[in-house]
Amino acid sequence: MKKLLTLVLALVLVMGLAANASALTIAFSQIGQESDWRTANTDDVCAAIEGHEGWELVYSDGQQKQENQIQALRNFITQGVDYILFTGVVTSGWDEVLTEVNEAEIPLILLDRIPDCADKIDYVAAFGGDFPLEGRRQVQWVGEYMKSIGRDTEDVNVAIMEGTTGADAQVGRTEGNLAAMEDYPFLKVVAQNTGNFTRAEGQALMESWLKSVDKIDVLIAQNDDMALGAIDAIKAAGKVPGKDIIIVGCDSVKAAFEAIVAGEMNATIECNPLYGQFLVPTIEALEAGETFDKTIVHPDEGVFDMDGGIQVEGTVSVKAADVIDERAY
Ligand code: GYE
Repeated sequence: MKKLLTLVLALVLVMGLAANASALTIAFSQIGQESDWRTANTDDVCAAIEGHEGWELVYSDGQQKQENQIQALRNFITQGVDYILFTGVVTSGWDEVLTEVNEAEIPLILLDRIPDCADKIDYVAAFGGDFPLEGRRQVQWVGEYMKSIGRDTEDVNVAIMEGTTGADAQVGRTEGNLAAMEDYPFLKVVAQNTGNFTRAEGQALMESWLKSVDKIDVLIAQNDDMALGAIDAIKAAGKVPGKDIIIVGCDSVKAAFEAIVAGEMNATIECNPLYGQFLVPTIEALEAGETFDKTIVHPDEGVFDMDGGIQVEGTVSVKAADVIDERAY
């Protein structure tokens, strides 16, 4: 009897080990936790992997530091994970470590912020925002809105609050912001600086602008968190956000919808953080032997504002109040 029990226990142990050994380990090097967008992105990607039978997540938070991410990638190689999901905090400086990932023959999937060495390395799939388009849409929204209220006959002073310097999302949105400005000569850039994609730094930057810049009519914030921080600074200075200063954010997180519905923010350009829906079928397909080319897949994205009906490149804005209840993040 005892012998049988020992045998059964040993069998259970071996089966357990085998099951574990056959689990697919998917490692994710995330950049940090700077914004509501990032939280939604982390939660969605992690839940998609952890919720999949036979898949195991290895997660690393880089805390906004490139050196932490490089270390995490090297640890993933040492551990011999099956897949690496990678979002780089900045665009440059990844050539060496991503080449090491390639040499280790671990399939690499690029997410969100795409490194500038992407054309020199191998990756099996890539999903990211169309940041130049989002940046153009921010300015187009402002330009078209100003036209719609007859404010295109005077100079309109615009402050551009940029994201983390050197991040793909900052580089692309700034490029888009400045390119679209040329179509609206009445828009004048009077301030341009980084708020690092965080609420606290957005608030601090707006505070300092309100003291140093003569007149700001419009704030273009390259994410909603900075816009929300700026709203606090504007209120503290005795001005009315959404009226005295027109505010356009980016991401379309729930808190921005709430600010728009409350009349304190005017518009937000969507950037979709929910990549789990793409990742799961992609990894399943790769496991089944399919391959993809190096195209970077951009999710479809919209624009949300106070009243709807503003035409920007590729879409027309939707009234935030009409869809706020359906927002997933
Ligand atoms: O817009 C911002 C976040 O890379 C698209 O990073 C992402 C950006 C997003 O911190 O809120």
